[in-house]
Amino acid sequence: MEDDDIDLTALSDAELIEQMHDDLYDGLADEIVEGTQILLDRGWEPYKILTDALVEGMRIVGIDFRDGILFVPEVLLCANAMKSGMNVLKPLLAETEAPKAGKMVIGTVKGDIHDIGKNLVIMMMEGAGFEVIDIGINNPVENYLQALEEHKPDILGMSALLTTTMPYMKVVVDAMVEKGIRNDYIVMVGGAPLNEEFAQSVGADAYGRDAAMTVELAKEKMLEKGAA
Ligand code: B1M
Repeated sequence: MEDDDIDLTALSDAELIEQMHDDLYDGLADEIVEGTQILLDRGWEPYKILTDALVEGMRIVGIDFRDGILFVPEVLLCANAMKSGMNVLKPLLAETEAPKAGKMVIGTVKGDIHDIGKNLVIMMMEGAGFEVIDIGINNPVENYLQALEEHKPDILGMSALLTTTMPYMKVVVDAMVEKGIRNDYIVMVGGAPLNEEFAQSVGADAYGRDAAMTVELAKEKMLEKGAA
């Protein structure tokens, strides 16, 4: 440990959370992993660490990115640090005894390379017993259609973080309608710039405001599907 290094174990929970926000901002992946592990050792629930330390840290990053204080290379480092913390939590969030709750194909739409939120949704869905096929980022409509045909999921999930890419969700839904397969799937959409009204306008069945809400809605929609 160098002289100016902070001993994370010596911090109170509140101080550690604040320090983790700073470390995420500075893109310090090792420190984020260490902080995440300390909180786990102190008995924190994985989901609380995810929301209070990591997601909140990324929210702060987003403000300075918007305001031109942080730039893409720096935010990439923040994203990398966030992913390192998520990797520690992933096996814990995915621990479940539940039988398979359903199957989902999910991907970020064409033109969009944001994947942290999508990956979080995947972790939470898997934790709730869903089988999830991740088709990654920047997906043209053909990728979605091919994945539906290949994996025959119950749910199609789409993520978009840009106001310029979110309209592409309608391109995918329209293609499903055209192929006569729209009603074979539950279509769920999510991403920071979306809202309920937008989801309805593109013809989706549900809007997942966040990962936890997405899991709840997915379960609800699976029940409705079963009943139908
Ligand atoms: Co980008 N970026 N970015 N970015 N980026 C935003 C989205 C932005 C809001 C920043 C800002 O200005 N404040 C802004 C969009 C503005 C707009 O469209 N109105 C923006 C911009 C402009 C850009 C570029 C254009 C910048 C540039 O190049 N000049 C560029 C575009 C690249 C592209 O995609 N073509 C760009 C690039 C990048 C990085 C590569 C540097 C990096 C992405 C790294 C990565 O993902 N691997 C990045 C990041 C990290 C962000 C911010 C800071 C953080 C996003 C994030 O990970 N949030 C973001 C600002 C912000 O959102 N506050 C920003 C944390 C994550 C947990 O939340 O993704 O919202 P979120 O996911 C939530 C819910 O939305 C929901 O559940 C998740 C978990 O709770 N959800 C779903 C998400 N997807 C779902 C799918 C579902 C259900 C729920 O399916 C059913």
